[in-house]
Amino acid sequence: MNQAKADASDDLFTTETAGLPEVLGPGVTRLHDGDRLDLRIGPVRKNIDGAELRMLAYNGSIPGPTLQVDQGSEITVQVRNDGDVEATVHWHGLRLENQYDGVPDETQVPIPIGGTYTCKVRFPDAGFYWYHPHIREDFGLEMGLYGTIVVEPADPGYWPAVDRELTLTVDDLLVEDGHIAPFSRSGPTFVAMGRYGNVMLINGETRSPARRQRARSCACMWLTPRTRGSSTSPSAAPAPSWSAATAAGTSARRSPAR
Ligand SMILES: [Cu+2]
Repeated sequence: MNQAKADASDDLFTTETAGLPEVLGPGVTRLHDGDRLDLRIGPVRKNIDGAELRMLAYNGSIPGPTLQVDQGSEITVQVRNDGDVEATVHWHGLRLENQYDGVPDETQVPIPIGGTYTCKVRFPDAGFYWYHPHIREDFGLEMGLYGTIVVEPADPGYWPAVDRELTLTVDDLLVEDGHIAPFSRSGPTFVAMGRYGNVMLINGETRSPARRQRARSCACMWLTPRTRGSSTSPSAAPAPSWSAATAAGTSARRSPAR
């Protein structure tokens, strides 16, 4: 290997899976006012269609745990970063104290690998939110660092009545030669909010949970901004149709399914 190639591979995040725990299925964590959540970022091994992939997870699952909380409540979150890069957790769309919003070098010092950070997260507004890294989002989101927050409204009539609720997170992943296509350590690969993939994930799986469950209401979000039929997408994968979908950078919403 010549020196230029060696330097280029040194700059890539590892795709090694040896010794990693297997990913857990996503679950719901119910939290009440005053509760504490320990949220750990760490590498996991995940098999997708026969490929053993190194990914990153919140508390071992992809997506991370769905946090179900009450409107008006506040929790304490201790984040531990055992991931591959320094981290913050951004609480997307929540009106919380600015110092806890996870903006690196502006409102908090990045959490080093092996470090912890404690923040207070409050939920003044009902609705559907998410949490994710605010350092190397291109890498962290693709690796699996995303989770949903459902803030249950104080007013029980706030949302229309449904038989069952289903939380969906839709992502696309670029898998090449049995690995997630590598990312450079030295700076964002492709664009800050991600890249187009060739594997479509719904709640971390290539098969939709909606096909196994009847749901009259669901909410979901795209983690890579996508325009149907966009010529900028190298992926030929068709975009699934969902009852509600929003681009990254906006809060997801709920709407009745057709
Ligand atoms: Cu965000």
